[in-house]
Amino acid sequence: MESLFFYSRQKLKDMIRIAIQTKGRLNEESIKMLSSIDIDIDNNKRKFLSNAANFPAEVLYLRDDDIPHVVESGTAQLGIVGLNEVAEKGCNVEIVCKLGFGGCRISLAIPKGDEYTGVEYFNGKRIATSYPAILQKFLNENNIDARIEVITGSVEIAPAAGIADAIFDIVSSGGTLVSNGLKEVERVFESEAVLIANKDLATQEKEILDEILFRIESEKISLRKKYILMNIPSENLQVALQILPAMRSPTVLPLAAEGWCSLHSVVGADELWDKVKQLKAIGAEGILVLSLDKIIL
Ligand code: PRT
Ligand code: ZN
Repeated sequence: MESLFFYSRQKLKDMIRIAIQTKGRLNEESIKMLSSIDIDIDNNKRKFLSNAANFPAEVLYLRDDDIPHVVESGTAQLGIVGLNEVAEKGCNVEIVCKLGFGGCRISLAIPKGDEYTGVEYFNGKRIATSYPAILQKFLNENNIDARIEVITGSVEIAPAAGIADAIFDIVSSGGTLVSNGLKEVERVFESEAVLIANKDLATQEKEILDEILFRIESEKISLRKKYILMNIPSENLQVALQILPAMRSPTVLPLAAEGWCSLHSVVGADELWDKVKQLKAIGAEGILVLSLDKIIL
């Protein structure tokens, strides 16, 4: 960690440093997310620090546990990390936006043979976890007096090993709990990967963050939309325009074949099949549906 401080903030005014996980569950998705907004990092030649080829940013690779603090201190201006780590470390950073990957929850789980009567079950129990701060907050809010056993790895084996009566750990599919003879009884904290920012960004750093947010938003919108084009009998054009309201209005191009035109528009991905059905019913032919890379509003 100390070596980080060789990289002074001064050097970075016209560039932003983004801390991401070196390896682990969030690494690949973080690189993919940056690439989706055209910030390309060469993950193969990964070093401690990598420059983006086409954007004023560099990526700092760290363990996820260190990311909230490094962003709070300003050694990196931005970070991509699980919300669970931010909450556990209690760091004073801005949670800029959710990123839609790394979804999981932190739950209380007990041996599957035990009867669960409610949260009072945990009074006097020993609970193993790597998230003592989030757990303690939950216990306090529910007036539960339990003992927290802090374990950094393989929390799920603690009850069988006799180290604890219950666990408080990350759950995704629930498979790990089942294979360790445990059952989930309280979902305490919902998490996903988030973009975090230092609370004291310089003006140029804020401008770069705004550009990143603008691109993330364009990307999010494009994922929810499809580009659709088709040939339509000109006599049914007005009906087709009712079916397909576009961002401003659909594009209509004449076709060489008389009595036909080509109609281009953008529709919500969730309503695509309903629209296709309606358009076919009024004689649309040669319907093409394309994914969109970006939508800039
Ligand atoms: O080395 P480093 O410290 O950087 O990584 P790490 O080992 O601490 O974390 P890592 O890579 O395992 O997870 C990084 C982040 O991914 C977590 O902080 C969460 O925000 C998120 N995440 C999403 C998960 C999971 N899903 C997940 N399933 N983190 C861990 N798990 C583990 C969990 O600990 C348990 O052992 O997967 C198991 C449960 O999974 P299911 O599917 O069997 O329920
Ligand atoms: Zn970690």
